[in-house]
Amino acid sequence: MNEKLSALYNAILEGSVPGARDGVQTALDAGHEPGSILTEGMIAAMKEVGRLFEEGEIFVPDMLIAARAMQAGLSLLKPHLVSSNVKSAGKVAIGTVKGDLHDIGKNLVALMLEGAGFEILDLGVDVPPEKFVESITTSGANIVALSALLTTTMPSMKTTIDAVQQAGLRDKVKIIIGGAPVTQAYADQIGADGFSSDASRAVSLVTTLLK
Ligand code: B1M
Repeated sequence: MNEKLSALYNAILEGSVPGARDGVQTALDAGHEPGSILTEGMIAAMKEVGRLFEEGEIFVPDMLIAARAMQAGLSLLKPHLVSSNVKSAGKVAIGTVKGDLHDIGKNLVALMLEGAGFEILDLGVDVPPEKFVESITTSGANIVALSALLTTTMPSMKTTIDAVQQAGLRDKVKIIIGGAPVTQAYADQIGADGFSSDASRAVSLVTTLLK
């Protein structure tokens, strides 16, 4: 890995907020593309955090500290990822499903969609099905985007889709799902309209679904 990006990678791994900010700024100053700073420097570091946690080498507080550094770096990178002056292309209600507190991936998807001109209603984390349903009636969202990072919370995606169906709103919205453990097969199984493995693919998915 490039030296500038590896400093950023290490800062996130160590959970250093100033290090992550400096790392992003240094990489930008060195002319790195925002997309590669995100993927190679930052997302790669979070993947390693996950691996170390799985191996029992680090624990939940360490993951939390790394996530804080990641968020700090992201806030600095955000203006460079989002292009301005794009007209509204639709409204997306996005949230992490009930029982799940992971929000970095969900925030990235929201950020990329915003950059592509979509209006975003961010419902946050641990969002119950009723709140997604309410967002359709009150905000007029035409896309509902569900994120889950835990295998144990994936069933909340199905519960949410069922709740939208029961509220008689299923034909008013397209529902997309994503998150590390989620697959296209799971999307097909629970009746979602689409699945995306990452934030930039989520933009093309939503664009296609709204055509
Ligand atoms: Co958690 N955690 N965590 N964690 N955590 C994972 C997910 C885990 C894989 C780690 C591991 O064991 N290797 C594991 C899940 C195992 C499983 O379910 N099979 C795990 C666990 C077990 C847990 C706890 C249960 C730990 C415990 O308490 N014992 C606990 C659960 C809490 C809860 O949610 N109820 C927990 C807690 C936490 C923290 C709070 C400490 C922290 C989250 C902080 C935060 O989000 N603000 C945390 C973290 C940081 C992680 C890892 C290390 C990193 C997640 C991350 O931010 N990745 C994670 C390991 C891993 O993923 N490898 C792990 C970076 C992010 C950019 O990627 O979120 O995948 P990701 O998003 C991507 C794509 O997935 C996609 O686009 C994004 C960008 O490309 N995407 C979508 C995401 N949502 C999408 C929606 C879309 C489309 C695409 O459309 C709607």
